Amino acid sequence: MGNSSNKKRKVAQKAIEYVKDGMVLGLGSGSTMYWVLEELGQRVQSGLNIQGIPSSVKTQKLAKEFGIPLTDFSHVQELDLAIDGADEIDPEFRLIKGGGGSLLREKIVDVAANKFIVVADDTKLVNQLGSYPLPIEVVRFGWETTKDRVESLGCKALLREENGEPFVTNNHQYILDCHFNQIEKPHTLHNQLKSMVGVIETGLFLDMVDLVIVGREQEVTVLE
Ligand code: ABF
Repeated sequence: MGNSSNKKRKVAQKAIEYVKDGMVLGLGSGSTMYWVLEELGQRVQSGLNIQGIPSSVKTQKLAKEFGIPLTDFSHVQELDLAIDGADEIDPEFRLIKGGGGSLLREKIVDVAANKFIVVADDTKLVNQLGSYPLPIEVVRFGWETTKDRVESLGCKALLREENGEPFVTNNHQYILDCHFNQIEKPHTLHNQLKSMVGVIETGLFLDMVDLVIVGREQEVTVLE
């Protein structure tokens, strides 16, 4: 196993300590979450009784493969715990998410949880958000005009592509990756973006995180 996968597995094992019998879990997306799902699957095979709501089609598939029972928001309104990855984490636990393109479902799931744990390796810790391009989900129709409005805030916004075609989210919409370089005021930026017609959701996850579990070279640390 590579060094990076090893870190992620250790983080996943730590995160699982917060999962208790009977919980309904929000299941995030991404490569660290892969290991969380794998660990959870093993615990389920050993008798742990949980249910999960996946935050992406990919996570849904993986959860099924690992034998994790799934539910949805027509059956549960509130989640006990959500576990999810991140692309950047600042000292105030503000996040950039959406590198995998699932930010909208992730936010719906993460915000519905009583407790939200972020799992990441130490490369995700930053002093200021913005080096990682901020993903925002936008409506396909007229995305070109939405992009112009978004760029008026001082970034270069690139339509995400996959195999030479526009990347399409699980919600059948597009992603703009917004290169701000430095985000001085995340709340202000989030509110400005959300007030623009055509913008569905931003990858800024603010005032949501309870705990960050960080994988380092030698150890796993829990930041509260
Ligand atoms: C998801 O996975 C995304 O919001 C984020 O882009 C990505 C980061 O996770 P990882 O580095 O674990 O693949 O949670």
